[in-house]
Amino acid sequence: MLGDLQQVNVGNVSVSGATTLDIIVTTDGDADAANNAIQKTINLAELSSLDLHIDIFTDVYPGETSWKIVNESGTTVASGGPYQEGTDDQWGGGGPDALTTKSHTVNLPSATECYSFVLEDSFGDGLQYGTPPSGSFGYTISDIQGSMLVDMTVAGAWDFGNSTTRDAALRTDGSSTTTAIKENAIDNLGVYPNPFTTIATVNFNNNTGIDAIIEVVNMVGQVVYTENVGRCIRTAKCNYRRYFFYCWYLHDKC
Ligand SMILES: [Ca+2]
Repeated sequence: MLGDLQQVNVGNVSVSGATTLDIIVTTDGDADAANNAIQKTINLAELSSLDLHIDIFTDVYPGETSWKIVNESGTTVASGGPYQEGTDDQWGGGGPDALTTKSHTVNLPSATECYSFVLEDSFGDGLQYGTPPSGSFGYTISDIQGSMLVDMTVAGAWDFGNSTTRDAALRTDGSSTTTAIKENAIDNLGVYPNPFTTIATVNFNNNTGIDAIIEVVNMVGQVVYTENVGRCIRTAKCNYRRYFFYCWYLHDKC
């Protein structure tokens, strides 16, 4: 009968990539067989490493903006904002977080999981005021190697109301635990003198956007010196005495 609805459990369908599903309904006494089939393409969410880099592009009212990453069970695993309000007007306009890029590093749980990204606005008018430096409001999600996973930026006003959700924004497979620094993210690495007897100086540029750590390991594998050299310092020097035989390791902290 026209208008009847019935929910049908078709079980689980395994997909390993973009998959087209054909759904066909057959009934006794069907008067029109032409409308019995629909087709739907299912895409896999982007596979991500566990470490993410998130950029939020704010408007004039950053105190209204917040975000969260939600797993399949609806549990929030990471969140950010609201950002600092300004004093330009009675609604908290302006201030240091207005019309800028707020960057975050997120470490997801080590699990096979699918995540959605929720962007929220407490005033209910989205992101639409002022002119952002990049020309767009919204957000991007990249993995720590710099590969773009999600680009949800909108040129000009983006009035999404109270919230906008990107379902299945990304997934993890439980093994993508790499925190490797992307190629050439640290460059101009130099140690001098080499070998040294009393003091060595390490120079490098940290382009990773995340904290880096220097470790000095002696010939029996003991870490004899550790220094967090941060993410903002582009050139750092590290001095260490006494160890003639050594190895230097430079890796990210997150
Ligand atoms: Ca707003």
